[in-house]
Amino acid sequence: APTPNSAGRVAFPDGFLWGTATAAFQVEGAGAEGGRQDSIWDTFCRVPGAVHAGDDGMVACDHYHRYREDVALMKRLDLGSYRFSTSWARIMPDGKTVNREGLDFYSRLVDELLGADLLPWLTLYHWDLPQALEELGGWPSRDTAYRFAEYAVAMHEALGDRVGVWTTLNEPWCSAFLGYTSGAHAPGKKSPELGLAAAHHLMLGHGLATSALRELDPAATLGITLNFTVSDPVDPTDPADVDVARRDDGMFNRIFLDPILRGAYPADILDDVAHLGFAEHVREGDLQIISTPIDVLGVNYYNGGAVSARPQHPGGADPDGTAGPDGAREQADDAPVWEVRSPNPVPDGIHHHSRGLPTTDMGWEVQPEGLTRLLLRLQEDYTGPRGIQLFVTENGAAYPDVVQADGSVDDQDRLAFVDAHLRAVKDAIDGGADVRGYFAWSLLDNFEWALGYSKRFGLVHTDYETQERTVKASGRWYATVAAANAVPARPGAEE
Ligand code: GBH
Repeated sequence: APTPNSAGRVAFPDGFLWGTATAAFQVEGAGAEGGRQDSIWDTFCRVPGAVHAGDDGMVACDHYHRYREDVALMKRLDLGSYRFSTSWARIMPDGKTVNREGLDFYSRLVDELLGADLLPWLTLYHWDLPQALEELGGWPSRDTAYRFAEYAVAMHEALGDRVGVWTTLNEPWCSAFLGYTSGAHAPGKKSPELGLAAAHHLMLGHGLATSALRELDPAATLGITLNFTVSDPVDPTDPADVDVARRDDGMFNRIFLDPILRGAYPADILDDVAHLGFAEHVREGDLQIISTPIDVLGVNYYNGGAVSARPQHPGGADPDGTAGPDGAREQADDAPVWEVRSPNPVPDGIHHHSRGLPTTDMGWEVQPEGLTRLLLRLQEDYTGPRGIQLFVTENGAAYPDVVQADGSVDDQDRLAFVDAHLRAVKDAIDGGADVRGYFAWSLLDNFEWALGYSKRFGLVHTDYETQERTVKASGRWYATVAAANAVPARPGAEE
């Protein structure tokens, strides 16, 4: 439906923060330099068939060596902030001993950002657990949460005076359920029980780190980034579909939102997972730690979904309900639906239906209005009453780049995607959501996890042979948005 923001020029509130995001393993490379040792992703990349074309993170975008050039690029794009993650395996290669050389890299990066007037927005964990800690049990083990808090403190001791915003985890849903339940991500485990144990210990690690950082630095800006879906029942009048949407929303969104922001796991979800031993991991006092107050909530949004208790009607756009999964192309046709779609520890009877919306190169439906609804819901039900600011910490799209003879990339599809989602953010702001910034995913084409280098999300093209960076049309357009603090009118629209 057209909204006031759907075509004309759209101005954002003063001070709105414009940035781009990356993650350490996806861009840094230098896998065996500076004392770094394996993370679970290095190990996973060596498993035959686990990652597209056997790609790995040893070189990636060589950001470890080219960070100065990349910061200069962000400066040229008029951006205000860089959201990056730090590699735990660089800082504590053996899982416990601090490696000075690792800290020094991030210290240089932060200084470079500050010199270019870019706010350093630091994420402590974007999926690259030191392999040494996986060998001690990984996230399903409670100890990992305590190790994570120690790592957070070591980072803060080194960078606390210079880093503006600290977020603990990126998308614990992925770490828990792609890593330990579907096995599509490192460490490749396939168990509903392990995924749930990991989910609780990720929450505990978030809480322990947040309370430790708060004690060290009461004025710090602290938070977490979660990935969200918007679950719509295919038939809102069918109680079975409504219940499936409740479960999908519960295991994707509320299982993390509620402990952090309301101090309790959702009762319906506790019921649903009771037979999987979830409650046994939750000890007295844990929820108090997990609900340590935060200042910002990072929102990663790519798409929502239509879910049903019934498989999609034959003749629908997606008859078997398996289109567009994370890494599905790699999976056998007869894999259970829950293994190839969003994994859920209680997968029974959750069917994702295609709505026939356009899809990106990931097969994900393009659904900007879902972002408006999501932000308004977060504001009303979770963050607003607690005075927590919302930031979109990731949003973006993979499309295959066509590199012209002159080296340019005219990615109108990616540009239109970001444009539509920024308009959706403004719709949410107009509706009362306290959204303070937006980070495009991603600055550069990079290592797209199980899909290796085959999917490109960058506003800047990466040539993996030469490491040459070329700003795409979407990147040039985004720079004008950041400079004007406004999205320009769509071509042909009224001003
Ligand atoms: C983010 O994860 C990551 O933080 C980032 O590192 C990554 O590069 C980026 O996104 C792009 O993938 O049910 O089949 O429609 C996003 C992970 C994406 C997981 C959407 C759930 C649902 C797909 N989420 N996905 S589907």
